[in-house]
Amino acid sequence: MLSKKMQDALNEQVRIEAQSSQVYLAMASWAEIQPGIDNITSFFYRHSDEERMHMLKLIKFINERGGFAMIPALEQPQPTFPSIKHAFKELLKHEEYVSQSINTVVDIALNEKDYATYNFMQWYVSEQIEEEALARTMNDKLELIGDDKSGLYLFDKDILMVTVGGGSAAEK
Ligand code: OFO
Repeated sequence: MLSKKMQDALNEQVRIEAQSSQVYLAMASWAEIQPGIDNITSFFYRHSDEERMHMLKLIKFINERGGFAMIPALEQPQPTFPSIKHAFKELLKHEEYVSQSINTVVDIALNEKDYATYNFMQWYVSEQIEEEALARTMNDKLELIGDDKSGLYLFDKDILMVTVGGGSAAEK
């Protein structure tokens, strides 16, 4: 059984994953109307789907452990970006914020000796290591490219190979 504090922290994480999904969905929609970046667009759509899976995985866990997962209200995400580079900078910033909130949940689980939640959250801890590393690599590449249009063309080709989160969270 989850404590009230643990349940609240997990529900806050549900909100953050849902908000992340919205943030990347907004990036996807914005990218979709920019010319010539179809693969970047589908990367954002995939990322948004992935975050929704992270949210669902948490909802199921909370309810299975005798708690109640609250479906939260969400904020309007940033709808447009000055450039692709800006969008990816925001993505990295957002992932760093998600990692911090995951650490908070893990801290509470440890303090409460809730090892089931602690164990469950390890999946998120490793997922965040991957996602942050990926976001950093992309930012580095975009930095190198600068304003070079052919570089952006190659970046868009490259991103096709990128797997966000390595598959569906439901399978893990
Ligand atoms: Fe990328 O955030 Fe979920 O965990």
